[in-house]
Amino acid sequence: MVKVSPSVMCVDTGHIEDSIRQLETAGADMLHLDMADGHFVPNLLLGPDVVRWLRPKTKLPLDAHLMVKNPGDYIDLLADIGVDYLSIHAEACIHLDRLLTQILEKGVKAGAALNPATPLGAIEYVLERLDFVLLMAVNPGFAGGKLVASAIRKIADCRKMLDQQGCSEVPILVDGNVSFANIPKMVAAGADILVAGTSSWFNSAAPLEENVEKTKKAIEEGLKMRGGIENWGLKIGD
Ligand code: S6P
Ligand code: MG
Repeated sequence: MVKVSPSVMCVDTGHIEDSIRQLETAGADMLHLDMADGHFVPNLLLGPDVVRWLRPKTKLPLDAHLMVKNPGDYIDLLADIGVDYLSIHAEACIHLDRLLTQILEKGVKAGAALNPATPLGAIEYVLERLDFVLLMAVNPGFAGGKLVASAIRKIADCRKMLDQQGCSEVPILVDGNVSFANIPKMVAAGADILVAGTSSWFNSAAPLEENVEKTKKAIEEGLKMRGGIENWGLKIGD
């Protein structure tokens, strides 16, 4: 089963509560919360007060993606607010193992997030600490980014690494330009959770219901293509 985590930074900010109800009705599996401090990425996004406001308004799991320079400063705060999934960027952590352990000790699902250019080796020795991996398929900080050329290859390589290391159950969350055209390849390569943004659920060309249906079809297409990805002959630029 492939899950969908719609991105709250893409909702109509004037009507957040109504938008959340619509996402629940549409079948969201969780809510993706992008939090940025203007240092790790050149943008300011959702702060802890918004998450605190949102927590009692939905039963959906909250999937917080920390794009900040000092993620360790916010782990306890966000865990106490009640997020369910918390991903921190490996690039921002001097002591990644320590911070992942801190997340786990707070009873929150721990994820390591990787920018497109960061090698998978950055998480090779923290696999024991991971409940999920977040792979950025665009350079982070903004909605509406374009898929980086190596993104599909990286998902496939990550799935292979997890399977080979006995971590088949660790899901890969893919974030950025998860479009109707890209979803089949992402899912076929091994994506388990998809962040839905302006490329799919919030595509302004059609209403939410239609976008949700198109997303489901694209996921089914990807699931049919799963397995045998090694025979795709993925190379640079695919
Ligand atoms: C921003 C953030 C993402 C965006 C998502 C939006 O970097 O981490 O979660 O919300 O990329 O989706 P889209 O379809 O506009 O790229
Ligand atoms: Mg994100």
